[in-house]
Amino acid sequence: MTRDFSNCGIRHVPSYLGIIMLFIGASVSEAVDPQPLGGPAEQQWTLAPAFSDEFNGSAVDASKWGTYYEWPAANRQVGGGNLILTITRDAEPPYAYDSGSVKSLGTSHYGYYEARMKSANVAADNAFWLAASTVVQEIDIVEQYGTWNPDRAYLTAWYDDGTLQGNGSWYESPVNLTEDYHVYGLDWNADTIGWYVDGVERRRIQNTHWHTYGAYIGLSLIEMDWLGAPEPVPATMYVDYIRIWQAVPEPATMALLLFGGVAMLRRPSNRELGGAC
Ligand SMILES: [Ca+2]
Repeated sequence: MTRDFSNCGIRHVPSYLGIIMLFIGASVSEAVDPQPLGGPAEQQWTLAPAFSDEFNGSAVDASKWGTYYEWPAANRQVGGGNLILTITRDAEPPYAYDSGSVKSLGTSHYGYYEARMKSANVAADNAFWLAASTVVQEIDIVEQYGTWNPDRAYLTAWYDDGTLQGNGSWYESPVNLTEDYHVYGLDWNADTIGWYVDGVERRRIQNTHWHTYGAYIGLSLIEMDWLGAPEPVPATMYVDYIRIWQAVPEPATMALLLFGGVAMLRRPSNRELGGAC
């Protein structure tokens, strides 16, 4: 009996096509994905698009962002390549002002967080921060209080052990941080938490409390009673982008992952399936 082997070669193509596409995809991804301005030099990162936003559209991406509090949607806009958060006067008591914020719909975890932003030129809290989804824990990647200490970026992590505890400090910049965009970054891993301003590490602490939860990502411009009136209004904070990366595993771990990936992608041959090819 004559057997037809004409399709045997073709049947193997999909097995390796997936692998080839994997590597093509990886190289294209490496070519176009931005890398952090800061972070440990030896660490490699891969962008997490689900949590990143260039804010280059014409509206806040409702698939990624909600808001803190019940502030008007007009106080959080996207335009001119920026997220635009605004403090406006509130005509209805009891509050004198409305503020602006976005809060991620999903929660993230360890990784590198970066935003390029320009503070509002008033006394108000310009913040880029992470808040735990299940417990009282918070990492302030930056709080910059506008014209109240305009050269300081406050870098704090909070937790609650019965009372609220803050592990905080600040970076004293040689320039007024309200006058231009600056890049604020955070390296959050299982061992340490490192804060970066304009790509340079400014503070690092042991990670003693910030492990076991997903974190909502927040960007906000909020008036604070203790800062005084945020005048003149409207006052605006601009965010050019927010980018989140996950750490690429060490080479040994990567080899294991890649081997596992190939094993899953590789379709069994006909011989392995009991055929003749
Ligand atoms: Ca942008």
